[in-house]
Amino acid sequence: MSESQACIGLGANLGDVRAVLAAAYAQVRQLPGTRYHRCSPWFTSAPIDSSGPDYLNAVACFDTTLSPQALLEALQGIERCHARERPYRNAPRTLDLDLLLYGDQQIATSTLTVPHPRMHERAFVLLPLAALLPTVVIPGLGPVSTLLSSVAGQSVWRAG
Ligand code: A4P
Ligand code: MG
Repeated sequence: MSESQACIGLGANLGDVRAVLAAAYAQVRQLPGTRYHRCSPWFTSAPIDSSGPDYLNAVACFDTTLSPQALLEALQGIERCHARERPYRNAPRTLDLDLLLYGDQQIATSTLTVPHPRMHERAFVLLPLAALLPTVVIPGLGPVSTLLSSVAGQSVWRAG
C-alpha cells in the first residue's frame, strides 16, 4: 500500500486550548495507517479573519496509508470529540484540524482542497510548518521559506 507524508494544522481559541490540542494530537497519533509522527512547537497568534481569544496553533506531519478523504474524515471525527461547533464561518473554535499537505498532491473536490487554500497566507501555519520541514515546497505555490517572507508582518510568537 502506498504511503504519503501528510501535514495537518491544529488550532484552537476556545476553552482549555493546550489540553485540547495535546489530546487531539494524541488522537492523531493513534489513527490507523499512520506512523512517524512529529509535531512542531506551539505558536500563539491573534485571530485572523476570526474573533475571540488568541489562538494556539501547531503543525503535525506523519506518513500515512489513509487516503486524503479518509484522513479528512478521521480529522473531522477528532474535531467532533472536542465539541467543535460551526455556528458561522471562521467562528472561534475548540478545535480545528485542517489537512494542509498530502505528499505533493493537488486535490480539488467538493469536500477537500489540498494544499489548504489559505495556508500560504498565514504565518500561524507557515512558521510551524517551516519549523518541522524547512525545505518543504507547497505544491503550486513554492518553498515555505519564500512564502514565509510574504507574511513577515503577521505577529506570531512561540507559546511559552
Ligand atoms: N475542506 C476543504 N479542504 C479542506 C482541508 N484541506 N482541510 C472542507 C480541512 N477541511 C477542508 O471546514 C469547512 C469544510 O472545508 C469542511 O467541511 C471540509 O470538507 P471547517 O473546518 O468546518 O470550517 P472552517 O474551520 O471555518 O474552515 P477552515 O478552512 O478550517 O478555516 P480557515 O480558513 O483555516 O480559518 N487565526 C489564527 N490566528 N489561528 C487559526 O488557527 N483559524 C481560522 C480558520 C481563522 N483564523 C485563525 C485560525
Ligand atoms: Mg477547518
